[in-house]
Amino acid sequence: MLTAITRKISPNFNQCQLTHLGRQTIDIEKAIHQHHCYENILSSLGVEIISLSAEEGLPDAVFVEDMAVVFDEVAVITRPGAESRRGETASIEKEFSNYRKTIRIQPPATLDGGDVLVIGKKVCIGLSLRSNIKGLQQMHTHLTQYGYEVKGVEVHDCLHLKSAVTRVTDHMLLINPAWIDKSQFKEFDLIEVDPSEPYAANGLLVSNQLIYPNAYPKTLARLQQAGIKVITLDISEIAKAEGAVTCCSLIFQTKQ
Ligand code: CIR
Repeated sequence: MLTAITRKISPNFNQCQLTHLGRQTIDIEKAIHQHHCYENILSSLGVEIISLSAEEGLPDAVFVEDMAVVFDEVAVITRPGAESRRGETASIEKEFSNYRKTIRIQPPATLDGGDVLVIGKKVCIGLSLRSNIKGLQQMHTHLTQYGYEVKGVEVHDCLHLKSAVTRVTDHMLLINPAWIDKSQFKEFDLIEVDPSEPYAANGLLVSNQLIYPNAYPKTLARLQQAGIKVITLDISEIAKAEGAVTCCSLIFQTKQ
């Protein structure tokens, strides 16, 4: 079965890191409600939720995706690029030690889970402001023994690789070609975001259903036209913290 680790929104969410967006006040109550709806959608898809409590001193801790990358064989605990987020890994590592062998990314490497796109045995690592070459090299060292092919991908003008490209079916990627060179993904079918919706490339595929923000109607129409089953939700407050749908959970396979 599938299990997801999530974490409740910090009361200090308004002090989140921001890189490409200007600060807008986040309505905490509304953000908590949106996050709850997100967890409910995952539950409705049969995912068991391990919901960690909020971390008052860690404003960005709801974005658990950045803290680990989980494979069947191992959970890699990251070393986030933003120093303010490094305290978030300890509780995630503790949780994963119940399910997997864990390995840590070591300094001077940095890696955010949002920069790691896994497509079968292919692992793409975004070289962004948050994840560096050393992070890529350590992922390569840890994963080739399990038969994964690890490759670095340049991204620009966005926070993470998965801001620019995510998987929407087993063989199809949703991509913003303004932020990433699409020729790096030649072997996949690609759907491009509508150019007026640059933030629209982040969707979360769970059991053949795509969890997707309702803020991008033009790209949504493209997805539906391609026959993709989409469940939409409002994450407007979470988006003010530069968060999207993949970043609010760590989903992995557990035995029944
Ligand atoms: C940050 O800047 O780290 C947070 N405010 C947003 C992190 C979003 N994470 C993700 O897309 N994987």
